[in-house]
Parts: sequence; structure tokens; C-alpha cells
Amino acid sequence: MSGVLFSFEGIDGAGKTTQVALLSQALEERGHRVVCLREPGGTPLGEKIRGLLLDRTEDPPSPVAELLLFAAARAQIVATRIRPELEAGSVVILDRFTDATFAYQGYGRGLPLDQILSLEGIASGIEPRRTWYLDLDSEESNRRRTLRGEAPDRLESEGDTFRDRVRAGYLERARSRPARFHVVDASQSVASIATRILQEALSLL
Ligand code: Z5A
Repeated sequence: MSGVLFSFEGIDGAGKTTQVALLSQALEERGHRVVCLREPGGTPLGEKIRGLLLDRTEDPPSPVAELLLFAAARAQIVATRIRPELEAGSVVILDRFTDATFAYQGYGRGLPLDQILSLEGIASGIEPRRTWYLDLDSEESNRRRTLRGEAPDRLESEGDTFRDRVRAGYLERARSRPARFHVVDASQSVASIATRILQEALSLL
């Protein structure tokens, strides 16, 4: 595949969506064809699954059902959007990917990590060239979400202890994949984070 896959990870409020937009714009200005996609979502089927996963409900999915719904949405986006775009030579920027499942369902929910890794092979089978993990503590995450003033979705309603486990999961994943993962201090300014990420992206393209 001639394209390049990048991904952004982090707990809610870390600044992923902000940085995806800035990187995309900067690469387009330099003549790259860029496609930005979010997980869960990014396809008609995936967006329906997103609703099942994130909407607050009196009948929430069990942890295993949640894992399988994320995997189903991922299988769809990989087959119908990510692989075709990479084959066409695009730069694909993902707002979350497989590392989120490792961190949220593995560390957050406590599901067996070997099962999560097997499912990764089935649903995805591809790895980003670079993953920027925007590292933020729960306190700042809460502060940013409060400032935004939106009602929390089902996963955002989990408490700080859950968020701290997720963060530990991301840091463990980063330790085990140092060539792909770059840990970025997400408490820095938007501009300084964006500058560093753009430099790294350009060096990889
Ligand atoms: N999930 C999962 O469990 N398993 C999986 O496999 C996958 C996902 C793929 C998806 O939610 C949920 O699904 C997510 C994980 C779970 N749940 N949680 N919690 P989402 O797609 O809606 O993602 P999110 O993480 O909740 O998005 P977010 O809250 O919008 O966060 P963000 O994209 O990282 O942040 P942002 O929107 O760019 O910025 C948040 C605010 O902070 C905003 O007002 C910005 O202006 C501000 N901001 C951004 N950067 C900065 C800096 N550097 N300084 C100060 N303020 C900043």
C-alpha cells in the first residue's frame, strides 16, 4: 500500500480532534491527499454502532459486547475506507484506533489482553506508521470537558479511576511499541504540540 496511516490516541479531552484537524490542514497545504476518520464511526455502519456504544441507555452493552461492537465497527472501516485509501496513496489520519481498545476495554474494563490482541488481528491487521499519544491527567481532562459544557456520553461518564486505568494502558502500550508510539505532553499549548507533530509527520512522508 502506497499511503501512510497515522493515528492519534488519548483519554477524552486530550486534544486529538484538535490535532487531527491541524495536521490534516498542514499536510493538505503541502499537497498531500489527506483523509481523516474517527473511531468508532467513519462509515454508515460504524456511525450506527457508535450510537449503540456511546449513547446513554438503561440497557448498556456488557464489557464483552462492547469489545465486539468496537471490533465490528473497526472491521468495517478498515475494509471499506482505510485499506482503499491507503491503496490509493492517501495519508489517512485516525482519531483513535486499535490502541484505544487495548487501553479502554483491556485496562479500563479489565478484559483479557490476549483476547484483545487476537481480535486486533481479525478486525484490523494493519498498524499505523506513527501514533501520537496525547498524555493528559484526569484532572485536566475533567477541566476541559467541563469548559466544553456538553453532557458526557456513556464512556465519558466513567469516573477518574477508570480514566486513570485507561491512561496506564496507553502508557504500557507505548512502552511496548516505542518505534511507533510517541508520547506527547498534552498539557502544552495547541500550537507547540501541532508544530512537533507536523515535523515528525513530514519526516515520515
Ligand atoms: N473507545 C473505546 O472504548 N474503545 C475503542 O476501541 C475506541 C473508542 C476506538 C469515543 O469518543 C469513545 O469511545 C471514547 C473512547 C471509546 N470515550 N471516552 N471517554 P470520541 O470519539 O467522542 O472521543 P473523545 O476522546 O471523547 O473526544 P473528545 O472528548 O472530543 O476529546 P479530544 O478529541 O481528545 O479533544 P478535543 O475535542 O480536541 O479537545 C477537547 C477540548 O480541549 C476542546 O475544547 C479543545 O479546544 C481543548 N483543547 C485541545 N487541546 C488543548 C490544549 N493543548 N490545551 C488546552 N485546551 C485544549
